[in-house]
Amino acid sequence: MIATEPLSVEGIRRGLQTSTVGRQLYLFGEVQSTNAALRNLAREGAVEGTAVLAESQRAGRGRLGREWFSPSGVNLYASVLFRPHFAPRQAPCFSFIASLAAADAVKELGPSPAIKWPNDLLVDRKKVAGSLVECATRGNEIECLILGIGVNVNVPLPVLRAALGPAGANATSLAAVLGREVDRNALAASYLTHLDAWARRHKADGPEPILAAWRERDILTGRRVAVRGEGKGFEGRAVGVDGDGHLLVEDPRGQRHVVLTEEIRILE
Ligand code: BT5
Repeated sequence: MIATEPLSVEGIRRGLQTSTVGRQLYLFGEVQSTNAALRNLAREGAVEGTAVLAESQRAGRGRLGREWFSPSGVNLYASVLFRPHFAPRQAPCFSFIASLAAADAVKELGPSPAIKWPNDLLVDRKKVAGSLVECATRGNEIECLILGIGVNVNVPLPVLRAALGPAGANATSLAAVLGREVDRNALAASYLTHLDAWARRHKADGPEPILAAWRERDILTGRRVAVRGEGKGFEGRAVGVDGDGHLLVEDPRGQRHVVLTEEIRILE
């Protein structure tokens, strides 16, 4: 694999314009998972805004126990710690914040990304990034919330496709879309800066402006979709997200289903 310009704390800090996110910034060569590394730091009392980045992950995590392919030296793997004061059911909104921040950062490079519920960032209908929100709770309170993002930045497409198998056909990288290598330090700084802004917005005004911005970029609403989860799958039409960020899908009999974690495939 061709390694690109290495990540550096100095390089990231140069572009950082944040009040909270990244006030503590850790950069590792290799970790199991940046989310897991940050969880350990959170247990030791890390402050809100602490960020962990790594050049590679041995066990990058997707949702529902899936893997996130995390080759070394070419992509972005970043996790940020929040200590919000709201109930766990509001946590999905934070994965929207990550998607919006990543979308803003990508947009600065040129392409206009779309978001596919709940956490996929798409360019040209292919996945360039995914986010993972993980919470530790105490009673009905969130003790800490860890927001991870993985972005395919400069990974060569053949490498991505070989690693992902059939799913590789639905994945791409920013370099492949733009036809040039992307500066990962600048991208990391831009992502963290936008994340800070969206998180501040959430703190000040609650979930509504986040959901409104997210809806503008959402590609599922109005589309026919197949829902596949633990139970029996079904087909229907996506009609939007509710106030907690859950997807609403109407089946052919007009019954609305609240979709929490299931897999969604666009049918048309
Ligand atoms: C996600 O899961 O999209 C969340 C990915 C979050 C990764 C970040 S990296 C930093 C932080 N630390 C972690 O350990 N994780 C976070 P999900 O929607 O479940 O998508 C996973 C599925 O996407 C897999 O089953 C594959 O099919 C596909 N996939 C895996 N690696 C990929 C990649 N690099 N690019 C595109 N698709 C990928």
